Amino acid sequence: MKTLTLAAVAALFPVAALAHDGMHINDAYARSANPKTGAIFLTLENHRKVACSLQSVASDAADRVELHSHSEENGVMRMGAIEGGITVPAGGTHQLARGGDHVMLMGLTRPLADGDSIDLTLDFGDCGSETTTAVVDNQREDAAAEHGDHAGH
Ligand SMILES: [Cu+2]
Repeated sequence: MKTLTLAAVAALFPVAALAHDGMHINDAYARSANPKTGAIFLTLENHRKVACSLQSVASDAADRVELHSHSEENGVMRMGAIEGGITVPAGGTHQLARGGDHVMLMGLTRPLADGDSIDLTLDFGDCGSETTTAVVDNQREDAAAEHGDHAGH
């Protein structure tokens, strides 16, 4: 996704590109490799004329919901909380994907099985908040799957 131009992204999502103004949250899904934690992946699409920053996410599915990123240091993948939110430029997109940024659910209030839905409220600060629903799909294939399963987490 990083190598795609904005024009290429618009071509991939022609319907969304024509839809209403504001922040679009597309294709949210969740994975949960154990009864205590899960991770949510989605695409943020900013149709506003200003940059918007995802500050935090709330959900009743977990005691704590954090924004995390993965980064590689000396060949080792590390995961940690994102400081200062995730900024999406005006007219831009940002993908939360396995091996990269994700929403982390810590201390699940119920075990998550395939097909369960998780209600999320995303706080974009001055840009307001948006709600979406992520569906649990542990079978979903992903290009970066080898880094994002949270097995030791
Ligand atoms: Cu995480």
